[in-house]
Amino acid sequence: MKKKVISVLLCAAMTAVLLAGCGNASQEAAAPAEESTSEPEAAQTSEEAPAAESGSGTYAIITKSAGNPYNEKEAEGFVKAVEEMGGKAIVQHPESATADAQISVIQSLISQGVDSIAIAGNDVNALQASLEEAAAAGIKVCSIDSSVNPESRLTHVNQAGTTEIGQCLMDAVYDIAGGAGQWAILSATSQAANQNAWIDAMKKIMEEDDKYANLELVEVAYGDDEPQKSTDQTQALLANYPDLKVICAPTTVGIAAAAKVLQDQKSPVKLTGLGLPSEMAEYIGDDDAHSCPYMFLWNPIDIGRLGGYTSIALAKGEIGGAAGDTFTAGDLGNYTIVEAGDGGTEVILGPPYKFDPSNIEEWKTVY
Ligand code: RAM
Repeated sequence: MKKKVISVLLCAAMTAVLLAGCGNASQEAAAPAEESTSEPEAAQTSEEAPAAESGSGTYAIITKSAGNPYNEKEAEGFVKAVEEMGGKAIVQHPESATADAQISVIQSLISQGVDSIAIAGNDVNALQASLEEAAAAGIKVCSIDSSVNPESRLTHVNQAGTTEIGQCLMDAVYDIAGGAGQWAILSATSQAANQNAWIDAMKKIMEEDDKYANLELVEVAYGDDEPQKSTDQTQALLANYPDLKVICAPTTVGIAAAAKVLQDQKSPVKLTGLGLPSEMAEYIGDDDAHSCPYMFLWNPIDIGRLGGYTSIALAKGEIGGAAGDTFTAGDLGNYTIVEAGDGGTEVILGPPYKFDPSNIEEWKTVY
């Protein structure tokens, strides 16, 4: 009897593992628990929350930059988790996606004496001095979405495994290019830690497996997560590489800009990458009329929520950020901190999801 139970459990676990990876999004797995109405703006402070048993305190999130809908969704999730726990959330969207812009925000949060800072790093190393100053002032620091170096953080809240994202993207490029030909990357800023980690993962996968030998990465272009610059960079790629087959944009801002350029120009060049279903729905399709056959992402609200729960657990001393630490992230469930590839630790939200013509209509209204 016992054996039977164990084998049923094992079977369920294996099915879960098989379903993970570049799986199609399912409402059950990826939908936010409920729609949040809170719309974070630059430097928004949430309403005074009732004193809470577990989460009272002030918890800050610093995103990469203002004006990026992905960052707003992430902040929305953060605020939701913090308020649910009875805390006060501070949202800071820096003016530009630079380390300097984030440093001045960190300094102001240190003077406000917040309990924690969750930061989407615009640079891996450049924030270290400021974040160490925050830590010395008793502020619990974690990174979220885009990691800072292990010395600058207690842990990193990662949307999905870095290699896993690289593999999904590399396989998509291979598939869409038909296994051979020129492809280019349209990234965010040249310093962005998350994009650089995904690009490195893609390059490594390509170099280590002969399967990808006939693919030629011609350029990594940077649109700085600005729509106009991303548009200009896409046009430059088209002009400079007449034989280009695929553009991979591992940034929601870049992919949306590139999708519009390619579709408006009826270009034969195809697109994949990481995009918001709400921004990409009109470009997703299997036919010549659409520029993007399919793309990937995770739930940006949930990564924010996980950042909120992680910040509170750190501030309350429930976890220290070491591998093996466990905590409950509201109805997202239980999470365990693990070793990260950069020598620090991280907590991973879950696998990335694939968005294609079969599910994009369902998801475009969610995020
Ligand atoms: C952009 C940002 C963000 C990244 C997504 C995929 O919105 O660069 O950091 O995670 O794209």
